[in-house]
Amino acid sequence: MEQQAAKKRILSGIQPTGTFTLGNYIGAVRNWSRMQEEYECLYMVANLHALTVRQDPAALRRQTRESAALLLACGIDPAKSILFVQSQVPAHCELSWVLSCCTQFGELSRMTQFKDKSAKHPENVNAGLFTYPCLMAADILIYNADLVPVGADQNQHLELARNVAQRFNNNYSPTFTLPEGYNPKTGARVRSLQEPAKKMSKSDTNANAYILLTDDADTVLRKFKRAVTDSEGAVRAAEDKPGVTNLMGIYSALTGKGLDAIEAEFAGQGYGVFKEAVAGVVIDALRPIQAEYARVLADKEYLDRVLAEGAAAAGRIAGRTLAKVYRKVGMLQ
Ligand code: AQP
Repeated sequence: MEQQAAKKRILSGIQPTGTFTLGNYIGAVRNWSRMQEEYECLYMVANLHALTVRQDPAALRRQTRESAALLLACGIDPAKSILFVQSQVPAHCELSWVLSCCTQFGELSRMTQFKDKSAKHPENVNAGLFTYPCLMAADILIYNADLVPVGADQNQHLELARNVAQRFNNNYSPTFTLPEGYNPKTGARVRSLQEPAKKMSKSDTNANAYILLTDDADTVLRKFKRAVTDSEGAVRAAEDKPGVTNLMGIYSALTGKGLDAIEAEFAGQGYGVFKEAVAGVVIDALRPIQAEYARVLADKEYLDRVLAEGAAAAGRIAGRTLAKVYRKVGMLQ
């Protein structure tokens, strides 16, 4: 797909570190499918980024395909967007090297995610974890993406990508578009059902903390019934009620109802009734996704074809940018 003058280009990615959670869906993937009409979208399964944490190779391969299938099931349409697996477009790594030579050690040292993740995995503080923002900059800049939907935790990396792009443009000549962060209108941060101070995360060791997009109805209901709330017994959003507020956020995201309306709807009713209602709307939202996911996964030929075509389309754009960059920095053609 060539860049259309009227449409801005968006790049976003998701790591195949497990099955997507309800947080990934509400906070990211659901918005991705909505953005397809308005923007020229590239969506990537970020399997190279997943390597910063040690992965089981067979599981990573399986999860990469499953992630792509889930994206299709969530409404990413290969006729409208480019869907691809990061490692299948090798130019990302090549540009990442060039960009890492334009990035200062001090800049990378300031990245809070590096500090957080190295504290979380002290046994594996690898160089990839440190240079991750250079690969992320390459992911974005290689497509000259105008917009990048990012959560608050990625803002610092996006800022770095902009700085590196600007530096390259100044040192050589204008080459890269400076990407802007994009915050979709909806996309609340979904929190852990067990520790609402934390975000819901697919790599949480406690399976009750998250809802997976593949969880069956009984599992969804069970997990919501076990969700941590408080002793007040009133469905009301408040800072000191993070568990209930999180459940209200989920209910709101899936029904479109405001928090006040939800409070009124469940006035005088206990958490039991409310939790069952939240589980109900989640089960309803997941049902069509799960049916489509099963269909796509069963059609290996279709999935492989979509990914091959996606990699080819992404590779054409990426190859042009890389050729330009190599020429500017003095590589032999
Ligand atoms: N709980 C969440 N609420 C809202 N949005 C979320 N995202 C992730 N968790 C939530 C958004 O999903 C997109 C893809 O995320 P990712 O898989 O690349 O990595 P992540 O942000 O680190 O997500 P996880 O689930 O927590 O993965 P692991 O456990 O592997 O670290 C991003 O846009 C993210 O903001």
